[in-house]
Amino acid sequence: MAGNEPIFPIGVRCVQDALDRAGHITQLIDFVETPEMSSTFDWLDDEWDIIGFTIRNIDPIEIAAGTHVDDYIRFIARIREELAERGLEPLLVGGGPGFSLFGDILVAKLGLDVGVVGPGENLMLDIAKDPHPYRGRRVSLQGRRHEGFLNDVLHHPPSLMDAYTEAHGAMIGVETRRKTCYQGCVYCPYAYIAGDNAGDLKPMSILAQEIQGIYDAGFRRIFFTDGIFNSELNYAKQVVRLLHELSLPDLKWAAYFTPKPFDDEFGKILAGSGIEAVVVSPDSLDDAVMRNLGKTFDTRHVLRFLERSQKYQLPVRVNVVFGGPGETRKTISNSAKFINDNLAHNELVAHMGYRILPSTELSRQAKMDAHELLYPTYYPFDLEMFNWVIQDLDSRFITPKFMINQLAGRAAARKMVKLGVQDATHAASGRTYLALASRLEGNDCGSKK
Ligand code: B12
Ligand code: SF4
Repeated sequence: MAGNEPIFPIGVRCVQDALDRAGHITQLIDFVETPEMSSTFDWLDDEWDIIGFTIRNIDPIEIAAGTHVDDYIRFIARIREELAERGLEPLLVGGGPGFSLFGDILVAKLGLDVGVVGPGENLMLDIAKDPHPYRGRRVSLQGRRHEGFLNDVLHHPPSLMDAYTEAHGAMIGVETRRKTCYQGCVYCPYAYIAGDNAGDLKPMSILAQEIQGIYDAGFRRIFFTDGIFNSELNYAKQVVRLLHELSLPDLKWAAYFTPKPFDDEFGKILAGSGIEAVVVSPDSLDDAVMRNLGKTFDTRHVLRFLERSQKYQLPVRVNVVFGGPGETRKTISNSAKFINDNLAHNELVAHMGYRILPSTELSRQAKMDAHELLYPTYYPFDLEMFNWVIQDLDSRFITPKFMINQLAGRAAARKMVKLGVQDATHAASGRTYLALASRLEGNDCGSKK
């Protein structure tokens, strides 16, 4: 993905670890570790019972950046051809966070036997034990809670870790919890992806061994993969205290945080813990839009969070996505004023447009199902927004990179298909917004005019 560092494949490693512990023979093929294996298919000769594909991202969510779906379709079609030439018929299984959003559709489009939505360990164990009942099922099944999350220390193979420590900013994801987020942001599919995960919190002793293991392998940057790291403040404090206790020189870490709950004690222990960025996502800094987005905090909480961060000298990143439900000329200038008054130039990460994902409140508002959303489809917003943001933000935020992104976003948005979907929150004002969809092959959104 242009502009993105590859992400260490912790999801599929969890699945592989569970299979290995149950005595299966597995091989993880990672195209960062062995790029040549994406075009040479000798690894198919081994007559595998099952081949699983992990799909992390469906698209980059950036309005200018297209989709990966067509690449996945092409790649897996090629794998099926190669298998047919060899007269082999392993069971083909799909999984991963991006995959989970469109499970049934991707099973059909990719020609897989079965898909797994959410946590993959237990279902993959069932499938591996007896693959036959799953052949040709052509559905996605819901993954289940995996108890091993609480007991098994996840250590990754050295060769895989080497591939990522050497080439890609040496960042690795670490899971601390399997818990659905308690907030209900209207664009967020996390609860759906995570499934029924029983709220498991990884014990500190296990977490300590995992962190020590990846540190010894040479990683110096960790991203805790929780939807919100501090949604349960006491547990988050335990994790930060653990980092202090481990006292690993030069270890940096980041995570997604919420401005509330966030108290003084937390600010204090975060300081000196190696925190690289306290990332918060108010997404708008206008209270009405924040409410429409389903945020359970408002600008006062963000302000208090920023004051605390300043007090303890914590590096912050504030994510804003312009173009949410109810966004107008006025709400953009409110957000811009908050940003201009309170953020330094390197503290803002701004994006344009909400990619509507299935099983979210936005998809229900827009009355679009997963078929219509497979290719990037954005919540209705006024294209003038690109200009308003540039007009309203202080010049310190208008970096060359920001300008390039804005121009690319505007150009991409203009080329997209326009859908006659009303912004429900503005129906009363009589203002009609336009939804945007890409024109890529197989997208039938255009028919909804
Ligand atoms: C943490 C995170 C990040 C971190 C990652 C840090 C790191 N080094 O790991 C950062 C901030 C860097 C990041 C970046 C991005 N992310 Co992100 N990220 C997440 C998040 C919150 C958690 C992912 C995770 O690691 N979970 C923990 C692991 C263990 O779980 P898992 O991968 O889901 O694996 C389980 C199952 O999926 C399944 N499984 C996995 N593989 C397989 C394979 C088989 C065969 C089977 C059966 C099962 C299976 O079993 C696993 C164990 O239970 C998810 C949202 C979510 N709640 O899932 C978004 C998410 C994956 N990200 C997403 C996106 C889009 C991005 C970005 C493109 C954003 C951007 N524009 O920059 C970039 C892309 C980066 C890249 N190069 O790929 C989207 C993907 C959806 C989509 N539209 O495609 C998600 C779903 C969030 C969303 N907005 O909806 N991300
Ligand atoms: S706070 Fe984050 S993880 Fe929770 S619903 Fe909102 S966007 Fe999703």
